[in-house]
Amino acid sequence: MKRQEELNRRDKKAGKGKKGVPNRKKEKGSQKKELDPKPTEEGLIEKSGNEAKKGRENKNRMEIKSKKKDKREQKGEKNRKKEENRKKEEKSPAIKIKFLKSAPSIGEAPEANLVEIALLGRSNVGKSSFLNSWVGVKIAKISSTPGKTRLINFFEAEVEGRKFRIVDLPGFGYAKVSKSIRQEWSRNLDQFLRQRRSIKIFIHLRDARHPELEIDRQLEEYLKTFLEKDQQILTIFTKVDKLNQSQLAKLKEKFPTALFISNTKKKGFREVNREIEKLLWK
Ligand SMILES: Nc1nc2c(ncn2[C@@H]2O[C@H](COP(=O)(O)OP(=O)(O)OP(=O)(O)O)[C@@H](O)[C@H]2O)c(=O)[nH]1
Ligand SMILES: [Mg+2]
Repeated sequence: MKRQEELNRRDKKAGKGKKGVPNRKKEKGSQKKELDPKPTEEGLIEKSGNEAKKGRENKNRMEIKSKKKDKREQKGEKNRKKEENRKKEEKSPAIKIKFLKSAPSIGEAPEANLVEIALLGRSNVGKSSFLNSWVGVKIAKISSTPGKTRLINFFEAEVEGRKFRIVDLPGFGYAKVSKSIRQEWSRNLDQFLRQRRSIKIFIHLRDARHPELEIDRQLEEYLKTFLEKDQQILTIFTKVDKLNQSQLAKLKEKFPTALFISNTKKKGFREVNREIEKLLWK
C-alpha cells in the first residue's frame, strides 16, 4: 500500500494521473501552449507582414473594382449622352417657333408673306402632336378626343435665319359636330387650301394602322385638283409605334415615297427635316 502511494506521488509529480494515464488538465494546458505559442518577435513581424500583404491585396482588389465601376459609369454616361444627342437631332433643335394666331377662315388669316407648310389629315391622326414633336416644343394642343383643333392655327417658325409658317388645321372626318358646322368647316377649309398659294408643302398625315382609308385617298385626289407646280404633297404615316417590324416593312414597301414617324417615340424626324428642307428651300 505504501509502495503504491509512493508510486502515485511520483506519477503525479511526473504529470500522470491514476495508473500512468497522463494528467488531463496539465495535458490540455500544454497542448494549448503548443497550438498557441506566445508570439515571438519574429512571429509578430511575420504576422504583420502577412497582414500588410493581405491589406495590399484587398486594396488592389478594391481599386480594380472601383476602376471597373468607373468604366461602367463612364460607358453609361457616354450612352446617355449619345441617346440625348440622337433625341436632340430628331427634335431638330434649330427650329424656333411661336404661335401667331388662330383664324376660322382665310379672311382672318395673316398676310401670306411667308412660305407655309400645312398639316392635313383625319381627326385624331396626330397633326398637332406631329407639330410638337417636330419642333421639340409643346406648342399645339393635343387631345385623345377627336376634333380638338377647330380653327386654322398659324405658327411662325425659323430655321437658321429662314422664316416660314406652319399651319395646323382642323381634322376632317370628325363626325361629332353637327352637319351644318361640318359643312361650314369644309367650306372654309376648301377655300383656304385652294386660295392660299403661300402653302408650299401639304403634309398629309395618315394613320399607319389604317393606310387604306377611302377618306385619305379622296384627300389626295382633292389636293391634286388644284396643286400648283411649286406646291408638293408629303405623305407622313403617324403612330408607327403601333406596328410590328413586318407590318412596318410592308407599309414602307407599299408607300415608297412616304415618311414614317412616331410622335410618342419621337422617331423618324431626321428624315422629316431632310425632306422638308429639300422641298421648302431647294
Ligand atoms: N401611339 C401614338 N399616339 C399618337 C401619336 N401621335 C398622336 N398620338 C395620339 O393621338 C391622339 C390625337 O393626337 P392629336 O395630335 O391631337 O391629333 P390631331 O390630328 O391634331 O387631332 P384633331 O386636332 O382632332 O384633328 C392623342 O391622344 C395623341 O397622344 C403617335 O405617333 N403614336
Ligand atoms: Mg389637332
